[in-house]
Amino acid sequence: MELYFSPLACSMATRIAFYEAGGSAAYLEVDPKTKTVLKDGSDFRNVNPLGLVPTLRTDDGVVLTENAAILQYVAERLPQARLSAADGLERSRLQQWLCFIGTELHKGLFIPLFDQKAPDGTRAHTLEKYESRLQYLNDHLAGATVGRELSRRAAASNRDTSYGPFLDDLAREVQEDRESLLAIMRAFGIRVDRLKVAGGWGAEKLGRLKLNGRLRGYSPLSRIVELEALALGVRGKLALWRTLQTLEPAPAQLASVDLAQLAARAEGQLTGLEEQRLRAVTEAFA
Ligand SMILES: N[C@@H](CCC(=O)N[C@@H](CS)C(=O)NCC(=O)O)C(=O)O
Repeated sequence: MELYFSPLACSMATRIAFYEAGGSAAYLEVDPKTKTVLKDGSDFRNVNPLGLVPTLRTDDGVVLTENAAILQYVAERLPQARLSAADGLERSRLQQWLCFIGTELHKGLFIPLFDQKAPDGTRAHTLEKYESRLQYLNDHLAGATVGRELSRRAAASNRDTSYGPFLDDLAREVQEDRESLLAIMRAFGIRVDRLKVAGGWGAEKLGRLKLNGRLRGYSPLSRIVELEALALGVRGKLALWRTLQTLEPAPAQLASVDLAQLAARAEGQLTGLEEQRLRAVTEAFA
């Protein structure tokens, strides 16, 4: 398989899917301005007349375009990675999100918003028209609030155990990451939706009721559940940093944000959480 891509463009999603699934393809870089395939100097428009990445050439030589179609093709080719639900409502939900990202966010919002040659007034008009879509970032912030509460609680519950130092560091980092997210939202002029943030905080409090069916009790199983929940949150955070890294051209608002460092830190947090989780599992079931 051959994947035509441009660095930091939306074709990164397919590269991530390949890496995640442990699959491989020949990655052929396309210069987005000249539409030249760097490897051999050929005209990319001979492959995809629209000149858009991602474009995939299958092992049978069939050319497939459009993020939503290519991502699902990769998921189907590598089923063991379980990137997608096989069928049913979950599969429709995946298509819902792929379409939302491709149309409402990518084409509707980001392209006009970051188009350097767009006429005056385009940015303000686009922001006004698509404000509701930006609630997406607010949802992530709500998730970050849950993460902050959860990491603080896990650190407090484990203060006198060997898990304490790791969880203390994690709680501090999660708080700093949340501040980074807030700074990004401020730079884009996005309002922080108080209600959703409060909802995120409340969700964490309610979550306590579910852990082991009692409110304040703490057991080795609570620790495992918390570590797993924290890993889920960090994964969502990592996805957000990576999404922002793919914006092209990179928005001026992100100029002072070190997204690579934030992503690397999230990866480190995931590694640490997995180490602690395995340790907690061994202890709980010893
Ligand atoms: N509808 C296409 C859009 C793909 C797209 O817009 N790709 C951008 C990179 S993020 C591109 O190739 N732009 C080059 C251009 O517009 O000439 C999809 O979802 O795959």
